[in-house]
Order: sequence, then structure tokens, then C-alpha cells
Amino acid sequence: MNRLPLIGALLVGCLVPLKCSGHGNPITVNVTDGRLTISNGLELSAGFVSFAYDYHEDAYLDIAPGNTQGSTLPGFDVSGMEVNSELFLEIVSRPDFTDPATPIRWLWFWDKETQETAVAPEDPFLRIASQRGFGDVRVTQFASMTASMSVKALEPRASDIGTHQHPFIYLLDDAPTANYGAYGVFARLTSPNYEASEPFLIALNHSLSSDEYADAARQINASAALPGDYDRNDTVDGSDFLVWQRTLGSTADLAGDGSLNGVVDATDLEIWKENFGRAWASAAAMPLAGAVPEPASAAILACAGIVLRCCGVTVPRAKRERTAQPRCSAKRATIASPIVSAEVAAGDGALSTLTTLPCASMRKSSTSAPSGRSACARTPAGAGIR
Ligand SMILES: [Ca+2]
Ligand SMILES: [Ca+2]
Repeated sequence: MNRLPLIGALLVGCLVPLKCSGHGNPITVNVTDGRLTISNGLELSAGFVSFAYDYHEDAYLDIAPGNTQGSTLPGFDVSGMEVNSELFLEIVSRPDFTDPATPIRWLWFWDKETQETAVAPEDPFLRIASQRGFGDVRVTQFASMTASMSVKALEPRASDIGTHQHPFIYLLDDAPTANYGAYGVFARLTSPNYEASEPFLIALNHSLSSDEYADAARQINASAALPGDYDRNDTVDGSDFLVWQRTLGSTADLAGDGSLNGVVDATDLEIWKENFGRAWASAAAMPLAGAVPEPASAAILACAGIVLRCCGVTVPRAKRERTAQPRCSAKRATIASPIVSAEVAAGDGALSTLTTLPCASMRKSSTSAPSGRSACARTPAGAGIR
């Protein structure tokens, strides 16, 4: 009798749970001044949101039933909420600013092979399904598949509060085989009893290293934000220049690191300058942006132009900062910002307004094939929902 297959199965049965089990770094939910708050994620710098989940080494997609790759991570740790106050996860769409057409995007993909944000081939869908029977949400890259983009996470019961929970299973379509990389959705937490949380990124690891996961999260996050929008208000203006100026040279405060190279430097100022005047917001919240900057912003823009023209990337920081002081005047502005206005549908009937201009550094879509496979063959808890 050949016992090798049996021994192999036993080894898999013993070793796989050790490798694949774990609670990851859960989305830690609390309430501050009546608003839901989140913490414990991978901290992000320049881009749309401040946190990504789940970057724990145990959190990766693996073989699940029904031709899917699945995970029950990220989980949730909830405190501060009233019992039965209800907690929902709402998927949030964003424009893809790496595409000159800035399409509204739901599911994001970072390609392991090219190491860049890309369009995944075969347009796979992601399903986030309640493990408590509260329904699901499904999205493809550029379309929502369910009528509502919100699904209840927890009621929460008394036993849910202060304990670790896995309310969802995340299932990625794997027929045909999904390329390796990170698959992400932006989301926020809502509740009838509290203000919604800030948005965050759920990025699912499909055969990435920890470093690759971090790069993927940063790049997806940056792809969903206006380049140069360093204060995250969907407008590129003088306030963003001030963020850059205040943190110039920093490797710790990276809100102004538009180039994602880990330091706030002259390249980030170039990015801001190239995108000055762009804005994106809901039509109700913001009128079409005019191409003419306000006087104060024009003065700042002039200062920035002088910084670049006179100092360049090799000039010491102190000299750059000295040059960029308010003694600059609008008369010295030399930078033109061509603006093109367009309207884009934000999904679910919401119309949003986009003011944009050509971007020379847009990344290309990728249709590359996978380059490696995960060795773990775990079936996630609660699998079978599809
Ligand atoms: Ca801004
Ligand atoms: Ca930089």
C-alpha cells in the first residue's frame, strides 16, 4: 500500500492551519463624539484614505469553494457602540486617476508582475458576504453588481462588543484564474446611530509579500486621489502646497509624498504644480472648478514656480524654504494650468463633477499573467456562501 498520499494529506492537514490561521490586524472600531472611528490598519500616506486592511501575514486569499479565492480577514474589533445599534460596511467608488478618462472604479487591482495599479484581465468580481445572513455586496472593477453597496456587518450583539469578530467572507472570482496581486475596495462604516467613519481601503492579498502588499496599498490609495492633493479635500490648491512646504524633507510625515518614494521632496512639488487647479467632488457639494486660482493661491503657485525655477532639486532645504516665503507675489507667477472640465457618473445614479487636465505620467493597464501560486490550500471558515 502506498502511504505517501495519506502522509501528505496529514502533513497538509497539520501544517496548513498553522500557516493560515490567525486573526490578522482587525479593523478596530470605536466611537468618538458620536462618530465611528477606525484604527489598527496599515498607515498610508498620500492618497484617498489613511488606513489599509488587512496587512497581517495571515491575511491572504486562498482556495475557496465555487471557483473563488477567499478570506475572512480583515475581521472587526468593535467597542464603544451601543448594543443593537447596527454597523454596516458601505463600499465607496472613486475615480481612477491613473486613467486619463478617470473612470469610476469599485474594485481595484495592483498587479504583482508589473508592480503597478492596473486593470485586471477578465474583469473579476469581488463578493463581500455576511456570515450572519445579512446579505452581500458585489462589485466588478467598473460596475456595482448589487442594488445596494451597503451590507450589515454586526448588529452588534452584546457578545460582539469587545471581542474579535469575522462578520464577512471576502470572495474573489477565480474563474478564469485571477491574476496575482492585491484586490481592493474602498469602504466606510455606517450606522443609524452614529456618524460614518472615515473611508479606508480593504486590500486583499493574492500571493504578495509583506513589502509588496504595502506598495500595493499605497499605490491603489494614490490612484484614487488627485495627484498633488496633499490635504485630501479633492482639490489641488494652495493648501496642498503648504502641506508640502511644512513637511519638505520629512520621511515620517508623508502626506506630501506624492511620488511615494518615502520622502517629501522636489518631485512632489512638481506633481502638485502639474495638477494645480484640479478638483473632484459631488455636484451638490462643489461647483465646476474655475481655471483661475484665487489670488492667495496664485501667490503660492508663484512661490512654488520660483522654488522650482531658482532652486531645483539640489538646493539645500533651508534655501528652498527661504525662497518660498510670502514675499513672492502673484505678478511673478509663470505657471499655466490648462483645465478641462468633464462630468462623470459616480455610480448608483450619483453624478459627480470632475475638473481635470492631461496627466503625462498616467500608468498603463496591464493584462499580464500570474507568476506564482500560493502553497496554502485552506478553506476559510464559513466558506460555501456564493
Ligand atoms: Ca487639497
Ligand atoms: Ca516624494
